[in-house]
Amino acid sequence: METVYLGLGSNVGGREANLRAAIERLRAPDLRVLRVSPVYETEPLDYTEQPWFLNLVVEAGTSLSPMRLLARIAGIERALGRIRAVPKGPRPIDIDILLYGEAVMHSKALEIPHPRMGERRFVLAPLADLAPSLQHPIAHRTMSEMLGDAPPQTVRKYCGDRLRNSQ
Ligand code: GSY
Repeated sequence: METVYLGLGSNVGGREANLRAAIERLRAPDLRVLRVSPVYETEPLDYTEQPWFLNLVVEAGTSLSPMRLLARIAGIERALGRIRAVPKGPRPIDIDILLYGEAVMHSKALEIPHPRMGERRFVLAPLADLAPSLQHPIAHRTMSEMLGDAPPQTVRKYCGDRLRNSQ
């Protein structure tokens, strides 16, 4: 089993319900959801003319390979209504693989660790809540240190416990 960290975001429709549905669909014998971070309401990055997101991070244990995990995630995104109409645009659910154990992988389809996680407070704030001392396998910085160095972005705690306690 590898420990993986997945970043989830939603900015269309019932955002909290979308996150909850995604967490439920992630649960499987080969993908054990271990912990769910608090939820943050976050200012959109990249494509800024879109609604604010709800973001959280899931810690899971998996026997899936990175590529099989990616395929599993793509199926869940499709099932929950994600269509890639505008690149980086609004979406009911987005699930990113942030970290997969200590793996480093650069393929066209998948990069691990997630290449932009260091610039994203919407990822680092919930990740540092779960695993403040976890080391990034390339930067060799902890999640807390990376959060401290990340560029400005408004992220505020939305609900600490509602989604976590549905475990
Ligand atoms: O890759 C994640 C999708 N995304 C987000 C997001 O989840 N949250 C915020 N705040 N901004 C974002 N921009 C993109 S693209």
